[in-house]
This record gives sequence, C-alpha cells and structure tokens, in this order.
Amino acid sequence: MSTPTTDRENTAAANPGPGRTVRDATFDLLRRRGLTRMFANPGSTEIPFLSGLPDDLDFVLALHEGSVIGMATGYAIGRNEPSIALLHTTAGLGNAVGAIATARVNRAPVVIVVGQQDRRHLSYEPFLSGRLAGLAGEYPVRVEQPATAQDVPAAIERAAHAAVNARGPALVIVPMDDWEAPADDTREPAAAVGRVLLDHAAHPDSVKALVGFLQSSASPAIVVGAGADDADTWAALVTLSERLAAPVYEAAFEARAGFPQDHPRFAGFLPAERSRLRERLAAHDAVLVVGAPAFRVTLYTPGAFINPGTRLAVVTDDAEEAYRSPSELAILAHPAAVCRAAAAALPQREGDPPQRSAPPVPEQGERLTSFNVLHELAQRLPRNAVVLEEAPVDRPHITNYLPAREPLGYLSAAMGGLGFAIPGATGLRMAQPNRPVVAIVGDGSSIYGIQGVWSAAHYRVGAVFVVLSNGGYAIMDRLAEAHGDAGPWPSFDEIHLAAVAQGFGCPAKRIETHGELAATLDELVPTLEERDEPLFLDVVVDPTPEFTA
Ligand SMILES: Cc1ncc(C[n+]2csc(CCOP(=O)(O)OP(=O)(O)O)c2C)c(N)n1
Ligand SMILES: [Mg+2]
Repeated sequence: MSTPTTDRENTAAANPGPGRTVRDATFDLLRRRGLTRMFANPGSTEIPFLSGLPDDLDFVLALHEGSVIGMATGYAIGRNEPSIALLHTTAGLGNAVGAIATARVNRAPVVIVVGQQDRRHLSYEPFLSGRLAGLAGEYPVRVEQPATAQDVPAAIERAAHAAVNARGPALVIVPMDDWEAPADDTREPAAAVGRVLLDHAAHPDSVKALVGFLQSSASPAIVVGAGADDADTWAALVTLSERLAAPVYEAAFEARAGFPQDHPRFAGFLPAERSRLRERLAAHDAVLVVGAPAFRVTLYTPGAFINPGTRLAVVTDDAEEAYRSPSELAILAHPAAVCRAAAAALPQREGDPPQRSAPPVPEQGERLTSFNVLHELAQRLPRNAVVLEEAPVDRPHITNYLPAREPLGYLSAAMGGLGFAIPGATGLRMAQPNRPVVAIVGDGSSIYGIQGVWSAAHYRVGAVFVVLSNGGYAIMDRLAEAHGDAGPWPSFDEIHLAAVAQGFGCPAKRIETHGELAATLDELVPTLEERDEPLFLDVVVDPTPEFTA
C-alpha cells in the first residue's frame, strides 16, 4: 500500500485566485489523495469547514464517535487505502479513543481531523477548547498540530503518509479559524512528500536466514496471524507449507486470517493459554510465526510459550511485534516476498496433512443455540463472505464453523474492545459494496455500537448483523464461574434489540425458532451481494455453557 498519488501541477485547484482559503487548499488535497469520503460527527468547531461542503466530497454521519472511527476503520481495511474521519474537540475525540486504539491494533490507516477552538483566543481556554494532543495517548501513530493555518493541508498529507506507512490512526488538530485563513500555495513548497513507496522486496540475507532456520528443522510448523492476511502472503504460505509438508496454525485471538482455512495443510487455531499452547506445538522442533507476534495469549499462566528445544522465528513487518517475541530470529519484512523466496529455495518434503474433523452438526433442541445459528450460516454463506466477529463467548465456535476461505474472510477487533462490529461491518461494506458482509455480534457487544445501524440504514449499506441474543454477558459469566464464583452483573433479557434497531430505522427481525432461522437465511443469503439495505437479525439463543480460550 502506498499513499494515493499526488500531482500538484496537474490538478485544477478549487477556487484558485486571491480569495483562496486553507479550506479550499484542503479540499484539493483530499481530492488528490482520494480522501473524498469523510466519516464524521461534527460540532461547532467544524462548522467553518463543513458549511457548504462541495458536492464531490461525501459526508457520512455516524451518531457516536466510536462508530465514526469504527466505520472509517472498516472502510480503510476494506479498501486497503487510508480513510478520513472528522471529530469534534475533546468530547468527540474522547468518545473515540477506544475505537482509535482498535484502529491502531488492527493496523488500519485512518486520518483523523479533530476540530479545535479558534487560535486567536485559545489561551483563554474558551468553551469547547480542548487539550487534544495527548488525549488518545500513545494510540495514534502521529499527532499533527499545524504550526500555522497555511500548514494544515500539508499536515493532513503528512498524517496520511504516517497512517499508511506506520499503519494506524494519525491525528491532525485544526483550530476552527484556520479553514478561512488565506491559503498560501506559492510562498514555499508544502512540507509534505508527494508519494511514498515502501519496498516489499525480499533481501537475500533475510531469505538465507529463513531458509537456514527451516532447513535445520526435522518437523517444522507454521503459525500465522493478521499480518499475513493478503492474497500474496496467502499464496506464498500455501507454497511454503506444501514445500515443507508442514501444518499451518492460526495464532490465538488474531483479528484476521493469515492462511486459507479450508486448505489441507491448515491445522486449526492455537489455544490462548500457555500450557495448552506448549502441548499443541510439542511435536515441532521449529516454529515459524508469520504476521503475528510469538505469542499473544489472554489470561496469564506461568511458563514459556513453547517447550525448550523448539526453536522460534518470526517474519513480520511490524517492528513492535518482532521486538517483543522471544524468538531467536525476527525478519522484519513484508512476509509475502520473503516466504515465497524461501519456499523456492527449499527442497520438497513429504508428509501427511494434519487431521481435522468438521465441526459437529448441532442438535435441534427446543430453543436455539449459537451452534444452530453458526451451522445454518455455514451451510449457506458463500466462500467470499466477510465474517466480522464480535460475540465473545462464541468466538472459538465462529472461527470453527465459518473458516476464512478468501483473504479478509474474517475480521475482529484486534485488542478486544467491543463496539467495532456494527460500524466496522458498515464501513467495510461501503468499501466493498458487492462482497457479502456478515457481522456476528453478541447482544452486549452490539449495544456499544448500536447507533451504527442508523448509518447503515441511512446510507443504504447492505451489511447484515446477526446478533446472538443470549440475554447477557455470557463470557463474563463463564470467566467468573471459572474463577470460582458468580459476578455481580445482572443479565438483560428484557432488551428487545430488534426493536432498538428498528427504532434507528434499520430493518430488523427477531428470530426464536429453527424454522424462522432457516427460512430467514434461505431468503437472505441469495441477496447478500446485491442488497442495498442492512438487516439486523436478533436471534434469541441460549447462552453457550462453556468457554475455553
Ligand atoms: C468497550 C468494552 N467494554 C467492556 C468490555 C469487557 N467485556 C468483554 S466481553 C463482555 C461481554 C460481552 O457480551 P456479549 O456481547 O453479549 O457476548 P457473550 O459473551 O454473551 O457472547 C464485556 C462486557 C470490553 N471488552 N470492551
Ligand atoms: Mg451476550
């Protein structure tokens, strides 16, 4: 990915001439950079920018800032291009921090313009002035505070480069009077590079190190994660796993699939607890982790991630991921080229593919279970479907029943913050308007981003939300039980989520029986590619009685 091209000379400027403002110059750069769809929740500090917005700039309202950034994140991931969002000073940025953290850990390039009070009286801390620069903490990859009004367009360009190349959200804080200040396109060149190209080629030394590592192993395994989720890396890893006759595991709690999960070499999902992780990888004397750290678990248990005697190497383009991995070797590179080159240099090995059993066909009891829903979806969803998962107690079953068969087949909020699935699915479907997008969401999770359904309905976005309504925080109940006693939080069976979604103007249906489920999915699934309105299915299920991460 590189920041979309810019060619300053060949672009006709909006409002050229003496009355040209910083706002005009910014519109031009948004057009040049392809940042023409803006996700926003505005306030008074954004009025000078937004009032009379030109028609070719597409404004998308979300009714809460978590949803603004969630949609912008889904849109960026779906297009593999930077997206742009607009937030309103402290209250807006503050509401968005959790979603900004998700964008960072999901490595989504989102440029976020945050409105600030007027420069001319900022020192008086007027109403709605914000202490903005540190508010999102370390989560933005860059925070720009333009030194002058005239620097605003270049600051947005620098933020776009940082969002793409450091892969995460980049903030630009813009005082409201800057927009109407005179532009100064001629005074000196703007402080922003035109185009950044990131080299993805494999260095021969890296390939040699990787080949050496793999050749010295008698029984290697490959572990993949979100950083391997692109068509090139999938193809390279298919070749490498076939060449090595090695099993490929998906690391625990990864937000994306790093390998085709219907491929014969796919061996399933690793546990998120150290002792079971050690056990699962015990048969291997070397483990190559691609596009993930080694390792990311959830609850703490003592001991190493793998048995002594098993060697570890990591291939990732995320330096932080590499630094914290207790492996003997990390290759800092985009994985596709280096894995492809290593595969070409290795001799062909023989070995049986791993044994995997299909997930069981669930019984049809009196009441629906999550297993019934997942099984019915698995029978019908096309292979190119994108499944957004945010149903905590059912996560292991969702990945099991609905394997990712094409790149971006699976997506979740990488750091575990709830509220991403509904806006994320909406933004993603806007980015890929003909790809089936199905979010499978817990009832509790859905409420953190429920107002996102209004945006989906208003902008005629054909994403589908399947809510597993088990009447409470089932995962929390299971974790508390495992800890020894029940937690103090109540259940919330009385919430009628289909009615809530309808209240936001989103078509919705409550489903309580096997017959309703099958009939609804039979009707729905053939429409998934073409549909131009969302559907919210509130499926009443029994809480899943066990959870093992
Ligand atoms: C923003 C946010 N707040 C709180 C939590 C803690 N949390 C994790 S799972 C969970 C319950 C989720 O409930 P639901 O979506 O109904 O899932 P279930 O376990 O019932 O499948 C909560 C509150 C979180 N991860 N993110
Ligand atoms: Mg629930």
